Amino acid sequence: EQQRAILLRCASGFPLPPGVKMSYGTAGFRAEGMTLASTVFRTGVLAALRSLKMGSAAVGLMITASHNAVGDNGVKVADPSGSMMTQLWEPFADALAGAPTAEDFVRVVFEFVDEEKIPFGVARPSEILLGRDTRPSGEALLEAAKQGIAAVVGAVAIDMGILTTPQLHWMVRRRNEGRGASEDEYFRQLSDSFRRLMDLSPEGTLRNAYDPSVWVDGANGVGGEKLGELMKLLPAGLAVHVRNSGKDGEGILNDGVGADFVQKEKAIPHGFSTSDAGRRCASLDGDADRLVYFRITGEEGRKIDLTDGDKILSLFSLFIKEQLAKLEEGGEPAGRARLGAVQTAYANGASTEFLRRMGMEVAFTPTGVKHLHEKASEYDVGIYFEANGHGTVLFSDKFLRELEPLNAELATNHPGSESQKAALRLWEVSQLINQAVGDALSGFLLVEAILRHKGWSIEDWNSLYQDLPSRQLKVKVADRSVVTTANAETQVVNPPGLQEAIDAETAKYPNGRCFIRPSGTEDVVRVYAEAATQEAADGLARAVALEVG
Ligand code: 16G
Ligand code: ZN
Repeated sequence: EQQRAILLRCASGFPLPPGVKMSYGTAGFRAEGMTLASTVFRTGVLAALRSLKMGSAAVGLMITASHNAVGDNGVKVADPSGSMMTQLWEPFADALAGAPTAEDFVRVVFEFVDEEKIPFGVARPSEILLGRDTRPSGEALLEAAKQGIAAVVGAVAIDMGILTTPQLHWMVRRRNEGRGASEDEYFRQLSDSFRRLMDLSPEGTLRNAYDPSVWVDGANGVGGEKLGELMKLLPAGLAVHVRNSGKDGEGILNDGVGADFVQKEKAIPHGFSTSDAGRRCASLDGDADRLVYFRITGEEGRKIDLTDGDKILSLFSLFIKEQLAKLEEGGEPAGRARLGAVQTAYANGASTEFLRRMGMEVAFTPTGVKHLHEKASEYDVGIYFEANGHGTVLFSDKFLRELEPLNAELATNHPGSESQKAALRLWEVSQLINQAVGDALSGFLLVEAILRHKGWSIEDWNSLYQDLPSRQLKVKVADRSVVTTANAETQVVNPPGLQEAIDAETAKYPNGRCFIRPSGTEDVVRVYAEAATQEAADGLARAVALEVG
């Protein structure tokens, strides 16, 4: 009863603005920053309840709108494992955020608490780790989150400061493993495992086209600044030049910069020019959970060669498969690990073909990190990436246990056999790459380590396969929820007849492939088309967009 009174009093201080309809969506709540205070307060309550439900394990609450405009903001919850909050709670999140009055809100809370048997008043405090990106509205929203958490008896907020989204997820995971979860430890773990991977590069590689200099577009967000800190710990042998780091005067967050811009527009971000032609460049998004590479070509009429999430997936798959093969040659059981790649329908068809030709198992899920992550965790080694650059590599506990004895043996038996070195490399990859969620900083270091290992230039990497020409369009509709899909978003279920129309258009184009889906973050329906030529891909996308709108 006391809890009810506290919640009601606190919630009254954060009324829902009229006309606002929030949905937890693909990656949490997102809206114009100033309209979000009520939603963030309520998400604070949600996070506290989630922790109570999970035996007071630490959970995370991140305030960010990723690659969206600087005026936008958003909020999402990380589960104790460090991954996205379970989808089972999303309807509750929507109900909380949508409750018109403080009284309604408190009623929704208590109904759910009863239903889920959430224990109030347990002895152990529930910890909610808070993070935010560099958006100006972040500070006030963080305060709203703290008040939401404070309104739940037994919950405490721990402010971890300005962070990348993956840093916060990493911290939540580590905290629940009972290990150090500070930012220093994050940087140390990444830089140490990277250094050891570099030390494990073969002495004389067949090729030696790797250039240690790389230029990074930080999207004028939190990633550039964090990369700057990480660089202080990196060994010589990698020269990172950060641009769009978000310092005063460098430009606006996500405005003509960042991974989303580079990948969608296939254009040169601000801060870069044709005088950078030929250089290996990388781009992070606003909260540093996406990474793409690009090379400015300097060729007439062509701006950049994009090296997207699909190519990162292909590079990681190739390297890990090679190391597993060495283990297998050495007769190690770990070499027979089940390795899988996970993609979405946005993956370029040429990447899927490349992976399958390499002998990889490839699975498809709907868009959104939570879907890919869940699928990838079914493998001994599961690699997932969205074309937009979000992804990581997940290692099962069973697989890591199989590697451990090999590592111990190597330590006492330097320099070790090829299979022992392969085991050590895979171990270091598992330490470097974020196990909670896709992380542009750790992904960046893994790409660099592999390119160096192989002695490859960005062109070598890019020529693993040639992308099929593709086109993305968005169609504004009155209500995007009338479109529903199945089979990892490749088939339209509703409205009836639409899939037949898409099939009929697609059949007109050689190598044509096309799908539509309602966006989870914007009020639009997205169209993706692929075909043998750019003109054909454009034509197919346009024709299908007309069917939709
Ligand atoms: C969010 C998702 C991303 C997805 C994108 C699709 C997370 C952390 N992020 O950014 O995975 O690709 O939404 O946006 O899940 P859309 O639904 O508007 O196309
Ligand atoms: Zn992001």
